[in-house]
Amino acid sequence: MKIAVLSDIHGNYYALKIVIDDILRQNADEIYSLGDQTGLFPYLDKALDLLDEHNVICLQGNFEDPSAKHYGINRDFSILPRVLHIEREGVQIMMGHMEELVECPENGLHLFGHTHDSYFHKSGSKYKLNPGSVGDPKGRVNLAETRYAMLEIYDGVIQVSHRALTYSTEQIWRDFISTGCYDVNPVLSRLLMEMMETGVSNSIFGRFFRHVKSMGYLDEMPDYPHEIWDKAAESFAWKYPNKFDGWRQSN
Ligand SMILES: [Mn+2]
Repeated sequence: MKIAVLSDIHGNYYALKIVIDDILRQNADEIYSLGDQTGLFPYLDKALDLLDEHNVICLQGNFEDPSAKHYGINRDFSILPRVLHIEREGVQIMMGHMEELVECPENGLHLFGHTHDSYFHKSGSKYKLNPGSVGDPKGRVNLAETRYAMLEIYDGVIQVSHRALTYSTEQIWRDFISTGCYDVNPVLSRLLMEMMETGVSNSIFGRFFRHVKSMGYLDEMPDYPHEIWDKAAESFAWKYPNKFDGWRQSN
């Protein structure tokens, strides 16, 4: 049987859409998402609807922690399982968002995400698979690239193919403007643009957070008042130009 394994979508509907299309072409029997479905892109609601529509079984990631804030989304993420144990074609499969959440049985298959890094290897008698990230994969070659894994299990034999697909980011930035996301927080929007267009992955948020801390402001990132976001953005070492203004004019 064929099982599609996704993780760390982070609200990237644009990437998820082409992943789902790819999965449909390959006739997967089941689809799992290993957590962090939510995130910061426009149309998070559409991404979550798409997962529902295709009966994707979703785990709870750290972004779905009950204390996390999801503006404008009326869903209870605390009902999602944190870990799941299934058996398919004689193989015990354990899954959780982070590697340390579950102990995998001997000869079993351990599925996890969180690091955005894709790999598959055997460790002792256990197989470990991280499908990488749909929304923001680490080490991407093409900057607008999405990744997931297709797992095939027949008679206890496991085969994995890592899938990498590319897409255009233009619509994302246009939607930041048309949905009002850019106006709500232009600095956060710009951080996401730099993350996507340079492939630095989520490390840019840590860099920005440390920058704000160095300015003497110690609260958690989502709680910065507007003036802190703006002040930090002025002195932040940006590595990608702010193209939103250009998109805004041509919108
Ligand atoms: Mn995570």
